Amino acid sequence: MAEAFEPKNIIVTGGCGFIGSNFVHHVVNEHPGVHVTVLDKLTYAGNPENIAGLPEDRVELVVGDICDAELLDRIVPGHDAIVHYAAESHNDNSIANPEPFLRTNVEGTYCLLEAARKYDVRYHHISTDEVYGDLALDDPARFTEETPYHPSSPYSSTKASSDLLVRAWHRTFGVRATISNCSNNYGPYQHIEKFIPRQITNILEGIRPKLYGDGKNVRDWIHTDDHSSAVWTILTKGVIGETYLIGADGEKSNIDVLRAILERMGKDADDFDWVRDRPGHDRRYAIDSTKLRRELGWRPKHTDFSEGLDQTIAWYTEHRAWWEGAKAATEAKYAAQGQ
Ligand code: NAD
Ligand code: TDX
Repeated sequence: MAEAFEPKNIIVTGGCGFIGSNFVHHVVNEHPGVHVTVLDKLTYAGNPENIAGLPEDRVELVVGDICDAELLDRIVPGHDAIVHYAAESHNDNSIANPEPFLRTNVEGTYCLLEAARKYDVRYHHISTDEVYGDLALDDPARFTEETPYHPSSPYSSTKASSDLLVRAWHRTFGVRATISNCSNNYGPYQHIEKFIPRQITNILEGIRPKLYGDGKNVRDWIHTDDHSSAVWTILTKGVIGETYLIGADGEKSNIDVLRAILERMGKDADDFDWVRDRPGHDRRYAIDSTKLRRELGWRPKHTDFSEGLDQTIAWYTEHRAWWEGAKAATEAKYAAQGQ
């Protein structure tokens, strides 16, 4: 384990999105003495409500684009770390229009790496298990840090590209960087375009849930609180130049997840529609997080998926105002794609 790094003043990009805002809450609650500057463009996926109410002396929101090098010149000096969450994050959107993914995920990461190099700031890069492509349903293997990159979608190929930039900037320019690749997150504040919140809010609105393809695709679910604790662990204890996989042994097929939601929300197991499959749809993701657990001592706390799902259903039920405004447009977009 490396000597512990004790950041005092960090930039969190994408801190008004689903996972980034969870990390901001985590830092404010668990690490007194750390100030967070959130840099977020507030795209359709960013909502300042996600960090509303946090103490003003702990969290500052700067609304801006990670591709704006002049803005980075103004805000990066004086910070001791950048934790980079900002991204275009939805696979289906990347199939409909890849352009913003190239710009934010690749060019945006380049701009942040250049700023980290210029001002000698520690950099942690948030990535995804999707960079490794997919596994067959009957393959006993899981992804490890040694698995070759093999991305399938415009989204995952831009995330893979950004990871490669980080590795090059570390090796060539000595940027003090680490990378984490995490599996599918669930929990409150996730945009309703994503699988679990889409189905919960469909049921709440009287719309039938929609399942792609044959429903047998497997995702490896982790509660977003556990992702946040893992990122803090890597930021403070990780070895510079290393990659860590984050996962909580949560493999489940989409049809099993959907049926669990239907059951919990008082619906029949067949109260859903089969819809057109996603082009290039990855079959299965599975993370082996042994390195993170063994070398840095991290453990997930939310190991009961049913309990996490109950809490997530309760959150969307109690926070209609947070998602209602985006529902009609999100469903209209899917309907136009036959989904
Ligand atoms: P999200 O779409 O909910 O949030 C993205 C945030 O980034 C939003 O607040 C948005 O306004 C901001 N943003 C987008 N473009 C920007 C730009 N050019 N400049 C500044 N801010 C910008 O995403 P999420 O699901 O919270 O994912 C966060 C990160 O975690 C991403 O890097 C994603 O690849 C990664 N990740 C996500 C998952 C998952 O299951 N959702 C799993 C593994 C890794
Ligand atoms: O309505 C749906 N019906 C359906 O069957 C939707 C929205 C999805 N699905 C399927 C597709 C996937 O197999 O559910 C699974 C999960 O879909 P998403 O929520 O779109 O997630 P995924 O494509 O797996 O990617 C997510 O995890 C990895 C995040 O969106 C990425 O940002 C992260 O990198």
